[in-house]
Amino acid sequence: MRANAHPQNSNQLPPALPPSMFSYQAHALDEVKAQRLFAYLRDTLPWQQPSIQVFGKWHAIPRLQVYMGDADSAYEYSQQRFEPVPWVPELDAMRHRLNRTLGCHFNAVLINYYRHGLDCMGWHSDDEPELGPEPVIASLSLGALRKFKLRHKDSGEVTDLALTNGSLLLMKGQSQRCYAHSLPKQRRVTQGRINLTFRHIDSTLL
Ligand SMILES: O=C(O)CCC(=O)C(=O)O
Ligand SMILES: [Mn+2]
Repeated sequence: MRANAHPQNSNQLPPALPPSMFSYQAHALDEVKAQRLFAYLRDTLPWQQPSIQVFGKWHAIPRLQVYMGDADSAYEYSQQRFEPVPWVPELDAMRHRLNRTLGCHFNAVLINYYRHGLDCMGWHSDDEPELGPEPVIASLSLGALRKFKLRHKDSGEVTDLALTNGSLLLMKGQSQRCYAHSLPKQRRVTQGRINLTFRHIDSTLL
């Protein structure tokens, strides 16, 4: 796999991705601010590496993560319950800004830190019941350029995006029902990347 996939530098997504489900802002944060936020989060957040069960065996996830949100935004996946840590002011301000500009109700953010190209995330959809039937997910990328894959569940067609430092990918509507996504290993990538997925969690649906 090429480490230097084409950076997704324009707001125009590949035509295979329907605008009713995906939109993209290449420069939601300017590059200097994004790099500064990356270093701040990397150096200050209480990173964890939980284990999850896959086909009956326990594995430490191949990345670090922090789940942050309002007190009532507990989240479950892979049969584990994640209680949120309280907001840090920078990210609380950011979710309020996103809520205002997008008309969303984000109350939590899952933060993943890929320390280098061997950290990754397997194929999945963000379709846990507590996200509701048509979740809006705002995915902000900071740091190293990484390839993000989307696979249409019916046709099997795979679309690659190379998510740039400071970019914001929105997934909405039927996106999680129709597509799976993943962040593959890229062994030649040596720099770290942090991804923030802002979500609205309705814990009463747990
Ligand atoms: O790192 C990414 O871009 C994707 C993260 C993701 O899919 C998730 O947190 O559910
Ligand atoms: Mn996801």
